[in-house]
Amino acid sequence: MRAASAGGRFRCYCPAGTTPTVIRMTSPTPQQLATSGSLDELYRQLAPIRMGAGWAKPTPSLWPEPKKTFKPAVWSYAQAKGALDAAGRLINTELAERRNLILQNAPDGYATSRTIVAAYQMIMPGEKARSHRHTPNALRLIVDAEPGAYTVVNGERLSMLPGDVVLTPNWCWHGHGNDSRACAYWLDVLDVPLVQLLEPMFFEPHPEEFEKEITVANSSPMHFPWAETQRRLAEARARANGAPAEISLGDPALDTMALSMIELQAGQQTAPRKVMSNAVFGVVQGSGTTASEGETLKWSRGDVIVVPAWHEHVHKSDGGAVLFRVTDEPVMRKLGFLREGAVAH
Ligand code: GTQ
Ligand code: FE2
Repeated sequence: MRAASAGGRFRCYCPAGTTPTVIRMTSPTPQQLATSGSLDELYRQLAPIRMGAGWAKPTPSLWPEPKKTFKPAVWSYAQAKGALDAAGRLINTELAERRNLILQNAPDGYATSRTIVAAYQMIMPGEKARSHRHTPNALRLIVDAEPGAYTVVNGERLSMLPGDVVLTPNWCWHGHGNDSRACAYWLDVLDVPLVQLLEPMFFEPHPEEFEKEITVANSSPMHFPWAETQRRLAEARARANGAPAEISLGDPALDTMALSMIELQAGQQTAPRKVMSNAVFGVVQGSGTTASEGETLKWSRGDVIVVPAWHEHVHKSDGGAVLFRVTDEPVMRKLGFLREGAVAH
C-alpha cells in the first residue's frame, strides 16, 4: 500500500475490485499546503498537523462577558447532617481519610464554583482523621461541635468551636480529632478546582499517620475564634451607619482566598453587587434569602450558598444573620481581573 495525494486527499491505491478508503492522513508537505486550492482543502490539510484556522472559529476563543457556566445555588445543612450521620454508621475515618460531602455545582460534576469547592465534614467522638498535606489551600468554618474537637495544623492543636474559622494553607500538615462526646460538623472550603486547573497538585500523607501535637495554641494566625469575630463585628456595627457590618479575617487569610464575616441585622440587606470573583457563603447564624439574577435562594444556619463570579446578588434577612464569605478575590486581583460591575437600581 502506498499513500499518495490526490487533489489534496490522501487515499490508498487499493487492489482492483475493492473500495478505496481514506487512510490515516499523513503530514502534508509545505508545497502541498502552499498550493492548497480551497479553504476546505486547506482545513483538511491542517487537521493532521494539529493546526486550526483561527478565523474559521469552530469554537470561539473570546467572548464579550463571562459565561454563566456555574449557577447560584444553596445547600441544606439539615440534609447534609442527615447524610453525614448515615455515613457515620457506614464508614469510618480509617477507610475514608475524610468523612466529607462535596457540594457539587459544576455542569460536569465536582466543583462548587470555578475555583472553589466546599464540603461538609463530620468526625465522631473519639475519632481521628489522619494528617496529610497538599498544595490546595483549605479552611474550615465550624458549624456544630463541643469542646474537645480540634485540628492539628503544623503541630499546633487548634480548638474547633461553632463559628470558629481554622486555616490550613498550602502544604501545611493537618489532621482532625474529636475528644468530645458529640459529633463535630464543619464546612471545608478549598481552592482545589483552581489547583486542578493550574496543575500544581501535590499531596502527601503524614509519615507517622497522626502528626504529633507540639503545642496547644491559645492564639494562632491559623485560628479565628468566634468570640473574637463577634467582638469585632460589634465594633464594625457601631461604625456602619445602619448598613450591614463586614469585617475581614486576615488580609487576605490565604494566597488564593479572602475571608470575611457579614452581619445582617433584622430587616437589613446588602447593597447589590456584581463582582468578578467567585463567592461561597456559609450561614453562621440566623436565616434569610439571597436573590441573584431572578432566583431567590432561602437559607438558614449551617447552609451554604454559592454566587458565581459576575452574578448580581443581594442578601436579605428579616430576623438577622451572620454570613461567612469566602472568595477568590486575591487571585482575581493579583491577575488584574477583579472588576466590579454596574448594578440595576
Ligand atoms: O479535612 O483535610 O473536604 O484534605 C477535602 C480535602 C477536607 C481535610 C476536604 C481535604 C480535607
Ligand atoms: Fe486536607
